[in-house]
Amino acid sequence: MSWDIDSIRRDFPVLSQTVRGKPLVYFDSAASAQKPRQVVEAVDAYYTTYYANIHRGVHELSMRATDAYEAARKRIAKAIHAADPREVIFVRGATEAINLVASSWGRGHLSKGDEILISMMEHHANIVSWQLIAEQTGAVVKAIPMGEEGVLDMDAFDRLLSDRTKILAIGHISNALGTVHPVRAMVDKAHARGIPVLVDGAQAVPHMPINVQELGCDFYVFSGHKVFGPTGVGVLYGRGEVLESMPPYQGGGEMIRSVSIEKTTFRDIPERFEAGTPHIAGAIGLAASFDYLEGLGWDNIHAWEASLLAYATERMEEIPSVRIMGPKDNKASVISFVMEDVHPHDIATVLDAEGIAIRGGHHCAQPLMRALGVSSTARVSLAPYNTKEEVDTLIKTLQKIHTMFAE
Ligand code: C6P
Repeated sequence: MSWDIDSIRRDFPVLSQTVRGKPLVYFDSAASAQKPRQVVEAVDAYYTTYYANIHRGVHELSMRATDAYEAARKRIAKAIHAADPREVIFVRGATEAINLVASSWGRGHLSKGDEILISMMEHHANIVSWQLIAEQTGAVVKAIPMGEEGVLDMDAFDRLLSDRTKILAIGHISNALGTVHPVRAMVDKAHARGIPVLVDGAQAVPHMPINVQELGCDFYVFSGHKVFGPTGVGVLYGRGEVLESMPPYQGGGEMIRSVSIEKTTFRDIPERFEAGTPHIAGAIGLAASFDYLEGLGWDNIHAWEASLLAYATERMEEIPSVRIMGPKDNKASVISFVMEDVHPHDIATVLDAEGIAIRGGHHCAQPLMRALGVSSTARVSLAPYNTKEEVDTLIKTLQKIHTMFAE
């Protein structure tokens, strides 16, 4: 495979620094990925050479900015294989995208006794947004339980799907464990009963090519900052006819056709859902991040991350007090673990003193933590810029922690 790790690492200037006197080892990409200079340069070019607001001006800079923003929409539609760029709505991130659907779709479709089906393994964004609309409409949130550790109970899923189910909202990949859920099969089963499906792809988009038409889902959401793009921008993909049937989420400039004090009429998608000045630089940067990832090649990314994951897992299993949570197979680049007699925050703190960044906590997945019987875990998450040498550095410090606390 054509993979020049030194050259890839040079694309990420932030990586070549010392932290606490040690070379930085960044293993927290599931929380937020570092940015390649190609993304930074695309944002920089907008701010330094054609900065203006979009859609409003007839002047040159505004037209250039509008073209770049709409080109970004097209670029992202192509990356996720949306049938039409109008199906790509720019939002603040996965959280806002789910809230948009829960609020706008939910208000029109949910009433007392209806069921919203999620899973025990969701990120809070895909739980709380639904609880809020359930409270307003009288609907009920039900959750697919975990079967084996870290894997959804598909028999229970079959049992939970019923005539009362009005929407299925499911993660593509668990942020806390890396489990890849069988979303295609779940979409088919839901659709067989006429139930629409939202897929939370926040942890999938950085690791695999997404084809929303093949998945068949009605909504797909993700955040730019986890895909090597800017913070504050993300995408709600929605099937055109579903989005067109939904009322606005927020009111304001750019989403209207005409306004009088008595009545307002709204524009079509995507503008109907993009009230106010959007994150123009964010959209431009996000398009550049897909250029970057596709330039590396998805097969190459997968091969590199899979070999790092296998190596790190094998080395971590050598440490007696380490217990890796979740499935062994069919998982993305996340290793969630606990160590006997050591709190995950202490693991993260000791690693930080060695310049190694990981996340320790409940990962905004408290129902999942409860189902696993822990309050938190330590989480190592891998990205294309990580190396085996960095894994070795991690292992050395984990061994030290084992000796310090657990022996
Ligand atoms: N997970 C993590 O460390 P926002 O905050 O809107 O960009 O993304 C929310 C979100 C939604 N769904 C999933 C599956 C996620 O993983 C996240 C963010 C981060 O795991 C921060 S808690």
